[in-house]
Amino acid sequence: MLIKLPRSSDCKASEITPEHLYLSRRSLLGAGLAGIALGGLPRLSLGAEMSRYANVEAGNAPGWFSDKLASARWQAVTVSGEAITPFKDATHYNNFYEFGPDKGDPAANAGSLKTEPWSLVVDGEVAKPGRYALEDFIKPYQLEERIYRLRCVEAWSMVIPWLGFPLAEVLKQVEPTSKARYIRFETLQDSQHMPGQRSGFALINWPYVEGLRLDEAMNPLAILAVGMYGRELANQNGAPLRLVVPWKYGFKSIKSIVRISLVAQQPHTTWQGLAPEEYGFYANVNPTVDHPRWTQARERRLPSGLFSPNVRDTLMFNGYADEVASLYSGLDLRKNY
Ligand SMILES: Nc1nc2c(c(=O)[nH]1)N[C@H]1C(S)=C(S)[C@@H](COP(=O)(O)O)O[C@H]1N2
Ligand SMILES: [Mo]
Repeated sequence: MLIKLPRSSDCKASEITPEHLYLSRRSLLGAGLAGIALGGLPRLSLGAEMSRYANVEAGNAPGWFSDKLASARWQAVTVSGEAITPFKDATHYNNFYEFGPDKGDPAANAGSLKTEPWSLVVDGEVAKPGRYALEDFIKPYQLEERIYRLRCVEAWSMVIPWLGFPLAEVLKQVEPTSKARYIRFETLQDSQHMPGQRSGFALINWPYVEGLRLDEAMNPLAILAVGMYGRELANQNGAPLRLVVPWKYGFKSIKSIVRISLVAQQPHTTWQGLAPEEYGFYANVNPTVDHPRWTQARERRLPSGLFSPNVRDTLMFNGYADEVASLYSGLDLRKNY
């Protein structure tokens, strides 16, 4: 596949043109590309735009994704001085217990997940509840590339370029009522296509559930992602829609979401249910609060091997303290782990 890594010398249009002009120009370009695609050229004509990273396996993007990609804002947030994890590692070392407990299981088994059509329910304490086809739900939002660290509670980490949009924009659309204090997310339950829900890791009370405080959900770093590495999400990474909250342990970033509810009470989350002493509701990355069974002071940055373990210090809030620390002022992070 064609490779185009972004270079710092690549002057981004966004840096030299006022935002509204840049956006409208990009959407014009996008319309042009869509026109060409409709004119009978295969979807491959978008290939140049989709292959910004090395060795990215071509996906099978739904039409709505290709249309959105044409107007994406690239590198809206980046991590400086840290290499992006190879696509192969990000898609073959996964936690997605619906497809089995081992790191290779999601890549091996998630092909059975049917992501199209996909419907999503928004309900609870909102002025505008609804059930949406995914392509309709996505319509109001512009895709942004967010290159984020992902720190698993198991003390490994990656750097992944996501494509998504701020959760805050969704909240603006659905209008939480004054009673809404938390947001609750639910993953698909489908034991026919999710073998992990039939057997094996049966301790989990499916579906997988996660949640955030409303002010956390409003933080501009919290996104809903539909893509990665310039293409749509791989099934094993939570296609077609997942949460990404980069300052929290990876288990908060729930995959393959079918329901978003605004609620008054703190939701009961999957990992709290399994082991409340080990996994809290907040799950903020914190090198000074260890997991009961291992240290959280350091992490293995993937790819990591026996002879090059690639160990680094874990950063407070995973390196996003400037953006999120104020959310927790006055909160005892040792108790609220
Ligand atoms: N539905 C669901 N979401 C999930 C999980 C899961 O098992 N099921 N695992 C979580 C954990 S522990 C991590 S570390 C991240 C991993 O995301 P990645 O595989 O895209 O790197 O997904 C999170 N989201
Ligand atoms: Mo994790």
